[in-house]
Amino acid sequence: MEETRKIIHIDMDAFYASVEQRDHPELQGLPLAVGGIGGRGVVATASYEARKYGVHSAMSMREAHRRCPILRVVLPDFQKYNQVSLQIREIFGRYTDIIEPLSLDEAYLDVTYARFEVPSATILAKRIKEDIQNELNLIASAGVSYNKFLAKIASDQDKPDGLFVITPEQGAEFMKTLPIEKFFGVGKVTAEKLKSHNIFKGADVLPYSRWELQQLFGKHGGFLYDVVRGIDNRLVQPERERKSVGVENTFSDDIIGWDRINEEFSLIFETWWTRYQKVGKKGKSLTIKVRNKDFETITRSQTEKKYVIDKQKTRKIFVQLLEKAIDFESPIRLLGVSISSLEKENNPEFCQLTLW
Ligand code: DCP
Ligand code: MG
Repeated sequence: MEETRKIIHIDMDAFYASVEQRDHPELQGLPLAVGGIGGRGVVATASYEARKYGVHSAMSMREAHRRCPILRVVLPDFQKYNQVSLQIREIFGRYTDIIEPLSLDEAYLDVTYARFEVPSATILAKRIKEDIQNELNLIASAGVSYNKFLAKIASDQDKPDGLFVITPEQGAEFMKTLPIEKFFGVGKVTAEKLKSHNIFKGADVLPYSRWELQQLFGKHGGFLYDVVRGIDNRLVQPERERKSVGVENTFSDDIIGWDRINEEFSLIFETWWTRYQKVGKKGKSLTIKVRNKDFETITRSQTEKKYVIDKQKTRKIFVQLLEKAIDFESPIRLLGVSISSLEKENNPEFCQLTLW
């Protein structure tokens, strides 16, 4: 029998905001947003004090001030967050070589064979949290489970300062009550579609066969079939240098016409933009991918001279590429956007650019 794996997912609490509160003691305990100031400013993240007022990531700063008039605001310092991120990774490296960073503030660790004998992955997760707190004066939440999907869900269960464990015996049962919005990898588009089939939580997916889910959701269908049963065999992939950030969607029914395509494009673009910001690496090449009803795949790319940081400008470029790629009168079955030519982590410019 295959040995059960031990996976830990670590995610820092209110990452940018916690770093700023740590370095500016006068901001501790106060509602704080890190993000852009000015007309088009957006909240990158909010301290837990600010979240009580309903302030959260991706909200306009204007709205954040409306919800919380006493809100303090700090501009982001990406270079610092990148440095802290490397310090966190150094701590992970004391326990295992198999580390897969997902963004600046989160990573999967496979500790099945950790560096030294430890009684349990839970105790290891606790030690990692303690190291982060003692040495960096920051709080992390940890999820412990036997696969990536459940470990990531677990780290979000008990935030902030969480340590949540899902054992192999509990996995399938846990998934039954989990709302689909909490499924990692299920974006807004898929969530809406699931709801239109009266699927709101894990248990609602169980009656569907793998084949039915594949018909409805393309290649994600098979993944969905497995995860609602607590199964996810994806490996933790160490030191994978990210080459691109992309989001795409396969439609159950082909879509046609500018309005319909634009509507789907907007959903995909918003999901992609959030993911791009979270990855924390800027890129230069924008690509649009379209598959038509004959399964022909068309891509159109444009490479910018400078790193892409302006949301509206980026959106405009994608729309122009889309106009080049398709004739709006013919049906399409897949639409995707991505960015590549990402900056390297050792690039001195890395993370110094402001997103706003
Ligand atoms: N981030 C961003 N824009 C977003 C989402 C996140 O710039 N739309 C940045 C700021 C966050 C960091 O990425 O501090 C990590 O993202 P998380 O989703 O992990 O959010 P936090 O760590 O801030 O909060 P928590 O994990 O406690 O919910
Ligand atoms: Mg976080």
